[in-house]
Amino acid sequence: MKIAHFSDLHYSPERLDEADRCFGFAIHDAIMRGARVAVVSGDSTDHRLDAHSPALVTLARRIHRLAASMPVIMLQGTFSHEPPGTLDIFALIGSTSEVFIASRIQQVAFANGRFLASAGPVFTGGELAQVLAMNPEAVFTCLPTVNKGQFAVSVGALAAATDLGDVLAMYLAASGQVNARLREAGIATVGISHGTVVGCETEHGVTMAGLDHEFSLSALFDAQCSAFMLGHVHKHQMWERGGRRVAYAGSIGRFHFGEQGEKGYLLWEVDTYAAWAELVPTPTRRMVCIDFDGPPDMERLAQFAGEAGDAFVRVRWQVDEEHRQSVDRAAIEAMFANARGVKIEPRILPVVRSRAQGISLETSVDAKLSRWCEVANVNAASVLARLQLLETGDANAIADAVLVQLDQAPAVMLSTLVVDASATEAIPPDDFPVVASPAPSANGATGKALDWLEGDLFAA
Ligand SMILES: [Mn+2]
Repeated sequence: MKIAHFSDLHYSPERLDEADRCFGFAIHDAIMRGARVAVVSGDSTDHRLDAHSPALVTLARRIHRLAASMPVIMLQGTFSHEPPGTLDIFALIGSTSEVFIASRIQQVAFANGRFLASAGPVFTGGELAQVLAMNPEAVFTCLPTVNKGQFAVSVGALAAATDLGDVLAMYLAASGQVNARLREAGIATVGISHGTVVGCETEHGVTMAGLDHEFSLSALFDAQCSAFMLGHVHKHQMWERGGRRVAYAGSIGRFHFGEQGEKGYLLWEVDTYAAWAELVPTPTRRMVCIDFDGPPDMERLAQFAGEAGDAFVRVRWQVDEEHRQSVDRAAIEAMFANARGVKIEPRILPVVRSRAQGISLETSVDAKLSRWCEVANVNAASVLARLQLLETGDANAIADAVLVQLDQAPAVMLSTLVVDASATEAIPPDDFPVVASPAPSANGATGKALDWLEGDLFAA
């Protein structure tokens, strides 16, 4: 049985051109190649669309056209792309064939050109007997994007107090028992889901690994479907076990700069025990990324511009703030005037001026302070002596000593206050940038001598 698997169409005003050129091509191709059923595995739209939006109307027209040739299953994708309920309207635009909307966890038999859905998450014994009697061409196990609450409701007791991933795995295993019986009866089994497989690769070549991923590969294979059709990750990839296959179709078009790999739709051949899939490339736009570590090399850019043709081009460079004017942005834009689009992304590196150069390279506080003294032109010995005192002396004792000395020598310079005699001798009092003492005030000597406590010692 041939099944056309489209995914991540992302219809929206911003992406309409790309999405529709590619989806239009894919639909035409699938019809020409005689696909029996079409599957759209989520993210048909990119975000909430108004009813009068040309993007929604164009998508509806495409689905209607598809349903004129074959039955269609549309699966609920990521809620932010496809707010729940978005797909309901597509159930009304079937044509010669039906458009079935899979927005809850369920199994669906395809028999006599019609879809027959399970009441619960899997076919019950009674339902299964009915299904087998109808000798369906295929049975689909649908696992749309789920939120934990909804999932708990739909699978009931299974869900309570269990991790979503575990519950999904339990559901897949439960559906596996039903699928095994269907297979014994010679029926093709297909899984459809929208989510992340642990360890898969994004379209930017990054391996997905973390805690928020929906299912493991072995959990998917536990569903015992000949084919498992996935959406969500935009890069096409496929896994095989004993002839059964799990695959992402990838997005229908190229929506971002830097996406790796080919885009297309999957034309599956599914039978009772195994499945095969061929990626049929879509006519995606060309996107070229040109990155410079430093300022752009205009000669090389000119060369790229000559070869860019009708591609979408992104140019990135980085330049110090001081030299940002040296890059002629307008000239670069002019170079790519013939490209379909050009996106210019300079990165301006801020100039960081250090207030005390070299200070961060020193490892000890003593050395840092010495370095500061050097830079700030301050006699280091007296300051270091104070540092030592702070490190070794008791705070109260230091303070008392200061006050005693202030009383004894009201106008004396700071450097003589608490440093021992030998150190004091070596330091001329005016080496330390003490705030100049004002003329004696009415407060007397003590008040005047305390001025230094209020001033900003480091203002110099
Ligand atoms: Mn998507």
